[in-house]
Amino acid sequence: MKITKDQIDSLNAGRMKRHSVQYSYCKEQCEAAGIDMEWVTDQVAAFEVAIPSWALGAGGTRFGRFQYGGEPGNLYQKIEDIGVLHALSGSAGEVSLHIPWDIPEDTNRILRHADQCGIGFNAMNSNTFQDQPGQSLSYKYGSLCHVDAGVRRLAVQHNKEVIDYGVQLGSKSLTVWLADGSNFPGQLNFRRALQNTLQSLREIYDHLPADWSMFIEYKPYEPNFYSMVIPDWGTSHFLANRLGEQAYSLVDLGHHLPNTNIEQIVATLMMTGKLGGFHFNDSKYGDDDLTVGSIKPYQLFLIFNELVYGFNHNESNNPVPAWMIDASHNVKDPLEDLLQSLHAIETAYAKALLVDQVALEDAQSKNDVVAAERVLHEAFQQDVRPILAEARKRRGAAMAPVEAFRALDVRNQLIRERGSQQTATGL
Ligand code: PSV
Ligand code: MN
Repeated sequence: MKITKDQIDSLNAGRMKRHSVQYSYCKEQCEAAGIDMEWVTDQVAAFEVAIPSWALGAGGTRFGRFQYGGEPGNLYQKIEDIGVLHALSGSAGEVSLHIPWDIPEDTNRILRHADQCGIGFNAMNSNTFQDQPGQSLSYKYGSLCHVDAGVRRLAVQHNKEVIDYGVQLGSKSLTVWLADGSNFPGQLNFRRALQNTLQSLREIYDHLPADWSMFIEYKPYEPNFYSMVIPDWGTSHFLANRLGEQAYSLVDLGHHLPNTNIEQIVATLMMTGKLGGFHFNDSKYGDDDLTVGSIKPYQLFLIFNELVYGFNHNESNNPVPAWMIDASHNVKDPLEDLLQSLHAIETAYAKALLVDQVALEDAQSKNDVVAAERVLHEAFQQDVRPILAEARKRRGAAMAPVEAFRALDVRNQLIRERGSQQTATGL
């Protein structure tokens, strides 16, 4: 399915009168506070977030999975779905591929198809957390950390192959998430496991083309519940530092213990030039993979406040992180859920751009705690919906993406095209 420019334009036309009034009012308010609204709108319009190839179908828990009609049955259809998201939002122009869930068998054909859908290729993701049919050795007791050099070799080789696929597609980065760890005390020698992991990562790193980056995810628990080999940002940072300039840490919002101060982690990683990737989602209890901003929108704003500060004070040349949504959709339509996530990300970003950095700095230098907090509240409480709608209009997308998705009856059309029985590969 393809959404046309005419469809978008006619939906937008119906919103223009009200939007002009709302945008002018917002602009007036911001400009009275010394903020250049046009600049903010342009920054939001330029912001894009990749969509993972595994998040386009119904997600499941370990207790079950409830199918959604019209799920994409192959990589071509997944790319089409991302094309729909991009046409509606203007901010989802790249796919992040997962191997082996989505092997691009005919890379030339995939490239042509992606190009027709207006989609490029973001970070490649490897998978050494599941055994594949016919696999000679098992990852049951780990992969890059494994006590058996043969298993480590297999996992290293897989990562190299993922890089090779990515090179053919024009991707520029590899994300490594390891499920390696232990379930019981005594099961694993912590030091040897970390040393093995570093050595294996080094072999993968040496296979990276010069213009590629490696992103190392961390996660405190699950699937192992006693120890994870890369449990936290410190371990990820240590590995990235040991590997070299092309290696970075990746922050996945769901990969923290409750109440962790993620914005502080973001600040530290950026300050050291090692924040390479970012996975957005939200959670109440653990790695819940909920819609971005659905539970802790203020935390998301504080994280963006650190990101914006990092962009403006970039002494260590931190690259623009590879942004991606890493969520799962158990009860919502996956495409609507992803549109909601994009909206939440843009909301937090726009609000962070409104923070009066000079006033904040001034309050901090005087230890005026109340004034500093008020600066943040001032930005957080601003209604930025007109800015988002204007940014979408400027990039030729729907000003109200979820409403447009429903008005165009996208899901039913996908069901008519694909039927109700297909199951998308993924989490
Ligand atoms: C598992 O928690 C996870 O969500 C990681 O964050 C990866 O990015 C993703 O799965 C797929 O490999
Ligand atoms: Mn992730």
